[in-house]
Amino acid sequence: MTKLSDQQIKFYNEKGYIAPIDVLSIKEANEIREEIETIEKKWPNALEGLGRNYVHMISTVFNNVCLNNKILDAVESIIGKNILICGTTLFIKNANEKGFVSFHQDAKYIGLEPHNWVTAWIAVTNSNEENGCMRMWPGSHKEDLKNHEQKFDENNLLTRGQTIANVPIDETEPIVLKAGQMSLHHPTVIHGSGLNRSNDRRIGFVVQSYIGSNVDQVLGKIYVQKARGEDTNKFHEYSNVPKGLMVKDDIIVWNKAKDELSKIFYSGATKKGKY
Ligand SMILES: O=C(O)CCC(=O)C(=O)O
Repeated sequence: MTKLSDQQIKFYNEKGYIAPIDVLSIKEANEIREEIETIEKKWPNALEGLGRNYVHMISTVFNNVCLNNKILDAVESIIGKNILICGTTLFIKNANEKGFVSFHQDAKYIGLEPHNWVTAWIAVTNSNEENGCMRMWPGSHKEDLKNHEQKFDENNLLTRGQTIANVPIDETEPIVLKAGQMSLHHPTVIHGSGLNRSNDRRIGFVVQSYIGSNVDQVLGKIYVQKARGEDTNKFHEYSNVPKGLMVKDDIIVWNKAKDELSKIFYSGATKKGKY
């Protein structure tokens, strides 16, 4: 077992995140990148917009990462032994593009209640200050949900460009990860990320999120997969384990799941963004 140590759990409880945690080898991280780049080549646009979500449903490579025991051991230390995978997202910042993530709290628009869930951000490439790694505002998870302005900026990688104003950058901490490491963050910690100023892509494969079996989706319908333990509440529909890469039957479920997810993302919004 590679559970978090008492010290790591204490850090998470105090700061709202913990990193870095070694979970994949460089070879495994590179396999994820190759899978992404294979999809981009063979099925251009498939991973764009809403397509960056639920990718574990159409690829055994992504699905196996979600079931990685080192990741699950760490996640179990935070949310307990009954763990479901309720979503995945690729956060890709290409070199020479202007992508950024405004400061926000994940719990604001996601509809997962109670907050017995945690997000695993798995570095497929190195992620550092030069290429726009995440920045966390330590301790901010202890406060209530903040007002978010919905800005819908073109280069914001968030659905609505949801933005918390006046976050003091010098109080935020960069989450520097090597390819194969991950961070875990709390549903209400305030975080964001800046531009990629490097010559290569910055890629995060994000399990968004691992939820305890006691967590419901109060805004709509999600498709889950069991990661560990028992589904004690059976709140959600299940997706199949993918049969390969972009297999027809899996794509049908993927499309259905993405449509439902979009309804959740834009619940109550006046318009839709590109994700
Ligand atoms: O990839 C990023 O820079 C931000 C991702 C994020 O906001 C999240 O995983 O909750």
